[in-house]
Amino acid sequence: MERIDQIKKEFFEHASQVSMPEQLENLRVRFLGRKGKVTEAFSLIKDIAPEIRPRFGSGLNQLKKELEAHYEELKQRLEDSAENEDMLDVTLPGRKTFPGRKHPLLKIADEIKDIFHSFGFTIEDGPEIETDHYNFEALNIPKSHPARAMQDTLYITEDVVLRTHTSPVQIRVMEERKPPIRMIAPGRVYRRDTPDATHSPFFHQVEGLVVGESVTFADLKGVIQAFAHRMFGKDARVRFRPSFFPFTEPSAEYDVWFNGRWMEISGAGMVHPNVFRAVGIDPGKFSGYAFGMGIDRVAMLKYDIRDIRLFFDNDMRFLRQF
Ligand code: FA5
Repeated sequence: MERIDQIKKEFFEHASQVSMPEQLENLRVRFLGRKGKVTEAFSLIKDIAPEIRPRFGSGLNQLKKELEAHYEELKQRLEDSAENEDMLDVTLPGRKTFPGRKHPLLKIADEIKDIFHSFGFTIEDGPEIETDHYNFEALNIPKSHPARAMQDTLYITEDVVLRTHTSPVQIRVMEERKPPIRMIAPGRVYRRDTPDATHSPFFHQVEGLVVGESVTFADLKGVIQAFAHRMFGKDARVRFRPSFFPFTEPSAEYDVWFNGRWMEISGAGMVHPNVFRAVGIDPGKFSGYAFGMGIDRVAMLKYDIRDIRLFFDNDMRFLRQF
């Protein structure tokens, strides 16, 4: 009977050390296996005095049951903890996700679209990779014209360029649609400009075009004034200066005053008769105005940003402010 107690004590001592499946298997072999201590003890029965044999036998049976039960329990515990390893540890600190947000230029472009949409303008789109014809020729800028040098760009082939302005969308729309036309076309444009505080080699414009019977320069001024008030508030002021574009006559540039400073925003003018002729619109019957506004410049003025390059640096400290 002492032997039984001893086996039991040894078993539980070993069992308390078990933390891996191999250790558990060792435990089983050592105590419950074919040559294990329990089996060994059973073989003692035949040498034991017949009077105490039944007590020893039933003691051994009880021992075997108890050890087997404990073995099963340990096995279950190990299996459970193996499963837990694949599960989420809810005590770890969480991973923070940063919700995305609109780039400030996209926000301004959306505001511009909303404002002109509310004025009854449609919103059009055109390719960023343009033909020489749409970017220059159809806009009354022939090959030898000095205005080409001012808008020097990247040529893909002799006839295919990265567009230097959004004005080619005017031509594409007028080719497809009869007047009255009232549209804007926002998008990205490219020029071989050296970067500085107000110039980037890629930037964004929104083209505007209105064609109808008896459209005047006064209409242009009124719409731009109304736009400036909606975008910057009632204190904003607009000033037009004479300028030159081959595709408008007369031509102008306009600046907006806001937050204590003037900023050149846009070129504009009355659509040149040659442009109308190139798309088959009768300049004797129809007139129109057009403008090409720098979206980046509008954003700089509105948010009081002094360097255009900040928009393209991808610095989260800057971008998170909007
Ligand atoms: C044009 O691009 C004409 N297509 C505008 C136009 C349209 C005139 C329709 C008449 C009728 P300009 O090169 O001036 O014009 O550019 C227009 C505006 O784009 C500028 O006023 C300025 O706001 C912006 N801009 C021009 N170059 C850059 C640049 N490198 N970086 C950022 N903004 C620029």
